[in-house]
Parts: sequence; C-alpha cells; structure tokens
Amino acid sequence: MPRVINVRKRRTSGYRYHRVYIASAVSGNEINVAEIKLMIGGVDQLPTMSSETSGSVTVSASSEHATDQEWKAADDNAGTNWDNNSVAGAAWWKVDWGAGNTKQLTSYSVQANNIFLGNICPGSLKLQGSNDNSIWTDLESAHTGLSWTSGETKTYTL
Ligand SMILES: [Ca+2]
Ligand SMILES: [Ca+2]
Repeated sequence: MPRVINVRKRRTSGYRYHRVYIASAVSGNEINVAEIKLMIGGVDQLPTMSSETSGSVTVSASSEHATDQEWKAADDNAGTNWDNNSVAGAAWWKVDWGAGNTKQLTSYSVQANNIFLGNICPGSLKLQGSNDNSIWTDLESAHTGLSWTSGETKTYTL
C-alpha cells in the first residue's frame, strides 16, 4: 500500500506590498489622512518617513497634493497630512517593504486630520496585500459609512 504523504500547502506568510484602499471620502473628491500605522503586535512597521523612501521601504499613493505628499501619512506627525489633491474616484496609499521583505500585519490604524475638515476623511477603507504589486487581496471587508472627529485614530484588527 503506497504511503500517503500529507502535503499541506504553506500559507503565504505575508505580503511585500500593502495598501490602504479608500473607495471614497466622507463626501466630495478630496481625501486626506494624517497618519497611517501598519502594525504587527501593536508595533508600527513603518519607519518615520521624511521622503518617499527610507531604507528598503517606499511609500506611494494614487495621487498627491504638491505639499501634502503621501510620505506625510507616515512621518509620525499628526499635524501633517497626505492629500489626494481632489482626484475623483478611489484612492490608495501603498507601502513596498522592499525586495525579499514580507510582512504579516496584525492591525493598522488611520488617523484623521486635525484641521478639521471631516468631509475629506475616508468614508470607506480596507487593507489589501500583494506580492506582485498588481493583484491585490482584500485582507478584510471594507469599513464603510465612516465619520470622524478631529485627529481621531481608528484602529482595525486583521
Ligand atoms: Ca510622492
Ligand atoms: Ca503625518
């Protein structure tokens, strides 16, 4: 009798790319975020960014305002923001952990601006992962119908 070898497919341990996908603002086309934290065990994995790249980590976005660039959502400063420059449609904010690096995130948080303009906060968001920067997997169902207070941080467990 042939021996049955139970080959279990290894689950992907993580993703090289993550992005916060924002289907819409609370209202209107402008989308604005003060801070994003991508965490494992409650520890933010993003370095404090002062440009698009820090070490192996690169951040990018679907669009950005000339002075409210995407890296300002990861500069550990709640007083600076990433803004999509009012480009209509869905927006995303993405991190590339770098070649050979994958992360299995356990939670993330998004913080509202403290200006305060509530309509420009995300009205719907979800976290996605990818290993080829092309095909994206939803890591959760979208959080929809959101409303915010000034500087509020929403934290989601994956
Ligand atoms: Ca940029
Ligand atoms: Ca910031």
